[in-house]
Amino acid sequence: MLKKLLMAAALSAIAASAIADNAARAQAEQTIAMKDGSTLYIFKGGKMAMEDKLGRATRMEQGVVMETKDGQKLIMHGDEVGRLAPLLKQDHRGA
Ligand SMILES: [Cu+2]
Repeated sequence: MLKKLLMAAALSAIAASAIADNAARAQAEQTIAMKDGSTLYIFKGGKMAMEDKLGRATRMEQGVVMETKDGQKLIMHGDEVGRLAPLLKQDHRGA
């Protein structure tokens, strides 16, 4: 019985974190998983921002070649860290 309750708690925690990710993802046209565990956000107009694997908005030089999780190469365009940071802060509030 206790095991079942713990399981339910774990599942609802997962669901909550999926929902909590929405503010940043809703603002982006597209998000792409990167090979190093970070996430690339592409905003309308093609400007990009990076979220590191710990969920923090991170700086990245424009023009740097990055590799996606599935092995594609992308070139960093823009560095919208100031745009992504408050969205991520909103998403991770209380976490
Ligand atoms: Cu990048």
